[in-house]
Amino acid sequence: MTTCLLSLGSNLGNCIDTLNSAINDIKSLKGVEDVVCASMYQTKPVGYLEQDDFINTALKIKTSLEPFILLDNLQALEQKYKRVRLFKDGPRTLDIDIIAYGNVCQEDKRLILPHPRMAQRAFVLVPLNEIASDFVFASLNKDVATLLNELPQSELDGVRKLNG
Ligand code: PH2
Ligand code: MG
Ligand code: MG
Repeated sequence: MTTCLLSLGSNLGNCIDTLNSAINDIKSLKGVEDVVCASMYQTKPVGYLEQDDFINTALKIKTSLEPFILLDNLQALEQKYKRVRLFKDGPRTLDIDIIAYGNVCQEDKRLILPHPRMAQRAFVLVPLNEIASDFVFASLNKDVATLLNELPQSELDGVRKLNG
């Protein structure tokens, strides 16, 4: 079993319901165990700004699925919740990104590990820090808490924890 970090986001429709439902789907995937969930956060859009705030959360899982098989499963889930045509970095019903898969480093077109932009993204690191602060990204020789500490305050300002 390999420890794997996932980032989940939604900014279309009932985001919290979608994320909770997707988390249950992930828990019931064959080959996925020990799912630990972070809180939900309301986050300002990063990149394409003309869209609604996102709800983001993060998961730590243990999996026996190989990286591409895990990706296939997660992308199938994204399709299950997709209700409108999406466009690049525009609104999305459900986005699930693999942030890290153990200490695997790869640059495949379909799946770069660890995620190439996670170290700049408060909406990824803040939820992850709740559940995996000491997870070390081997390629950077830094853990989640350290990367979060290195983010400028302006990035953190866009991320607000939801109650409950
Ligand atoms: N996802 C993106 C682009 N921008 N911004 C926030 N706050 N949260 C996201 O999940 C997000 C984003 C593309 O995957
Ligand atoms: Mg994404
Ligand atoms: Mg994605």
